[in-house]
Amino acid sequence: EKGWIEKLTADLVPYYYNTATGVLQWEKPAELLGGSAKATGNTGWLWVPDAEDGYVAARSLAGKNYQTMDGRSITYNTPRGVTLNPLNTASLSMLHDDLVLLEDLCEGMVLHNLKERYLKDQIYCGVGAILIAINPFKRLPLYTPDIIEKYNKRGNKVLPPHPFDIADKAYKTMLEVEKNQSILVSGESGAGKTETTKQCLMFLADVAGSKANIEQRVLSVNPILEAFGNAKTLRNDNSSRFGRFSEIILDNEKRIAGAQIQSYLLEKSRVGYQQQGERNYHIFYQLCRSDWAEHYQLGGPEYYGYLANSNSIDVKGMDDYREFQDVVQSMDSLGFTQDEKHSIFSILSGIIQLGNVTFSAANIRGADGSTIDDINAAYAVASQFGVDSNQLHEGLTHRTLEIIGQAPVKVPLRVEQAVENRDALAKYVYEKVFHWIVARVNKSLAPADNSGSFIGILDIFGFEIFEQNSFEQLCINYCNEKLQQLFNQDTFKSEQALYTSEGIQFPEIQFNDNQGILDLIEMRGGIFTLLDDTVKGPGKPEQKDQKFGTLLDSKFASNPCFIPSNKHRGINYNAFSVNHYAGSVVYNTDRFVEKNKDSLFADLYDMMAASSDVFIKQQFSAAQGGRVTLAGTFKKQLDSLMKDLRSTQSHYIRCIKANSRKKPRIFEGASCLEQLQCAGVFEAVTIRKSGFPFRYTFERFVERYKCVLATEQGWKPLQSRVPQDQCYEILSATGQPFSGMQWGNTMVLFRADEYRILELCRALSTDRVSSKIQAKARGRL
Ligand code: AD9
Ligand code: MG
Repeated sequence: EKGWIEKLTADLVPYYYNTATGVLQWEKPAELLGGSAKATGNTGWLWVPDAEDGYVAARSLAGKNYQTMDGRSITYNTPRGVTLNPLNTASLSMLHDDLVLLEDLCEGMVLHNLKERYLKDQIYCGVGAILIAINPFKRLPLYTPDIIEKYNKRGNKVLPPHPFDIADKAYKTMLEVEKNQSILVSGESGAGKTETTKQCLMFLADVAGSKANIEQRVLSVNPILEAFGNAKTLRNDNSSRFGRFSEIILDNEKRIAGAQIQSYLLEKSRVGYQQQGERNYHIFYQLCRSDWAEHYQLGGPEYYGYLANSNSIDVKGMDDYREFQDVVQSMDSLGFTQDEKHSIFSILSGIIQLGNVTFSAANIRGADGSTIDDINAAYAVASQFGVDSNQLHEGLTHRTLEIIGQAPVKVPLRVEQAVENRDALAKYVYEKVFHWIVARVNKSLAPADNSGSFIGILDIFGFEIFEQNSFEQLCINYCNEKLQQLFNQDTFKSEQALYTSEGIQFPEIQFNDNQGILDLIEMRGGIFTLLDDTVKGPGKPEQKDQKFGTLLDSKFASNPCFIPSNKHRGINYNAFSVNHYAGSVVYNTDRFVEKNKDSLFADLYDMMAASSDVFIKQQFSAAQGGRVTLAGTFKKQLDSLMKDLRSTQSHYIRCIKANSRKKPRIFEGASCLEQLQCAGVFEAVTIRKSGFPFRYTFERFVERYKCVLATEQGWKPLQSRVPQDQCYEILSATGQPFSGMQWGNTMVLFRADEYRILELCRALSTDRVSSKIQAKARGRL
C-alpha cells in the first residue's frame, strides 16, 4: 500500500519498508493510519498513568476507557492540555544499561526499563553519568574483591553501571585532573544510601589503601557512627538519623591519608520519644545488653521508658551484644581512651535512667507544680552525670524566670512541662555526645599533612513528603533544593562542556531552575529569617507559631512558590505550603518556633556545666550558644557544604526503594516513579534530550554499527582506516537519509529519530547474519 510493506524482524517485531524510496522505519507509516490513530503517530499503544504501576501500556478504546496490554480494562481521565506518550512496542524488549539510550525517553519507558531490569537483578542503571541504584532487598554477589578488581583494572572497557564504577571514576578523575571529587548519594529512607556509600568507601579503601592501613581506621568509623546515629524505624531497620559528608583525604601519592566527617541534623527527638514499632538509637540497647551494663547499674532495655515505650526492643537479624563489641573495638582502633569510653557510656546510662524519672502533680508554694516520684531514679541519673541530685530535682521541676530589673524567680513546672523539660535534657545531652564523637573521630583521622586532596561522599536524607510535615522536613527539603540546584547546574554544565569540547554549537537547553524556592526559604526576609525573628520576639510558643504563620502569609501571598494558610482546605492545623521542585509540601506550623529555638532552660544547662565529670563539664562549658537557631546553624552548615561541593567535580547516585515491604522482587511502580521525580532524574533527562542525547565516539559507533555492512554473501570490509570516515561509510551503506547527525571532534551526536533507524538497520543485518548461520548449521545437519 502506497509503496510500504510490513515485515517482521527475527524477533517478530514488525517494521515497515518503502519499496519506492528505500526508507525503513519501525512505526506504521502515518499515511497508512486513518483517523484518530494518526494523532498518536503509531499503532495506538500509549503510556497511561496508573495509580499502582506508575504507567501501563494500554490502547485507547472510547472516551476514558483503555485496554492494557495484558488485557485489563482501565479508565483514565486525561487532564486538559496533557497528551499521553505514544509507545513503540518494538522498544519494549530493548533494555539498556543507560536510560539515555532509550529511543523514547518518556517516564513510562524509563520506568518500564528499570522494572524489567530490576526483576532480572540488574539493580543498577545509568542516566548519562548518573547512577540509579534500586535496593534489591537481598544479597547479590556484586561486591566481591574480584569485582572491585575488575572495575579498578578496567582499562578502556565500559563496564556495567555500579557504585564501584562511580567510585572508580571519581578516583581516576582525581588522578587525572587533580581536582577534588564528590559522590552525592540520595534517596528516601531505606533506599540504600548508606549501603551504597559503604560500597564506595570499600572500593576506595581497596584501591587507594595506604601502607599504614589507615583505610582500616577510616572504615572503623562506620560501626561507631551507625551505633550512635542509626535506629530502627518503620521504614528501615538501620535508618541513619543524621546526614553525613565523609571526606576521604588522599596524600600526594593519592593513597588514603585520613578522613574528616561532617554530620547534619541529628534527629534528637528520638532520644525522648519513638513511634510505636521504632527504636531509640542502637547504642542504648547495645549498652544495656553488653558486659559493661552491670558497671553502670543498667538492667535490660525492657526496664527503661526511653527504650521500651515504643514496644520494639529487638531487631530481627541484629545482635546488639556483638555490635557493641564492634563499637568498642572500633573505638579502640581509633584511639579512644579508657576514660573517654567510660565517660560516654556513663552519660548514656544517665540518659537511659533519666527516662525513668517520672513526676506527680504537687502544690508548690500555692502554685501547680510537680515533684519526682521516685527519688532513687533521680539519684542514679545525678551520679552518672556527676551533678547534685537536689539541683537535678530542682532543675527538672522548676525554671528560673529572669525579668530585667527584678530578682530572678523560680517558677514551678506542671507535670507535662517537667516531662518535656526532662526529655529536653536527655536530647540535649545526647546531641552533645554525638557531636563529641564525630569530633573525636575527626581528631583520630586527621591526616598528618593537611595539603591533600579529597573524595567526599554525601549520604544525606532525600526529599520528604509525609502526612504531617514540620520544621525538620522544611530543613531537609531545603537541603534537597540546594542539592537539586547543584545537580541541574552540573548536568547542564557538563552538557555544555561536551558540546564545546566537541566543537558543536550548543543547542538551546531548557530546564527548571529552583532559585525561586531557595530565595523563598533562605534569602534575607525569607522563611528562615522570619522564623528566627519570631523566635527572638516576645510571646508564648503557640502565639509565636501563629505570628510566624501570619507573617508568612502577609509577605509571600503572591509568591508563586508559596501557598498561604487560607488556601488550605480540610486541614485542621495552621499550615503553609511550599511548591518544591519535587512537589508541593504542606507544613504544619505548630512547634516551628520551639523547634527552631533548640535550647535548654538555663537551670539545667548551668547544672551540667558544673558537673564533676570533666567530660560533661567541657561539653557544657561555653555559654549556651547565645542566640543561634537551628535554621541559622543548618543554613550555615549547608552553605559551607555547598561551597565544598562546588569546588569538587560531583558524581551522582540516586537510590530507589523498589517497595515499602522491604522484600525482594517487588517493584511498586508508582512509588518508584515518584522517587525518580524527586531525585530530579527527569530533569537530567530533559536537559540531555533537548540537545543531542545519543552520542558515540567514532570508534564505538563503528563497533556498534559496522554489522550493517554484513550481507548474505559475507562481510563487506571497511574501506577507510580513519574512524570518522568509517562512520560515513556505515551510514551510507544503510541507504537511509541521515540529516541530523552532528559531527564533533571525537564523537557523533544525534537524536532519537536517527537512533531508531540505526537500530532497525542493525537488527535487520543481525537477522541476515544469523539466518545465514542457521542455514549453514542446517546444511551441516
Ligand atoms: V535511611 O535514609 O538511612 O533510613 P538508607 O541509608 O537509604 O536509609 P540503607 O542503606 O540503610 O538505606 O538500606 C536499607 C536496607 O536495605 C539495608 O539495611 C539492606 O538490608 C538493604 N539494602 C540496601 N542496599 C542494598 C544492596 N545493595 N544489597 C543488599 C541492600 N541489600
Ligand atoms: Mg542511611
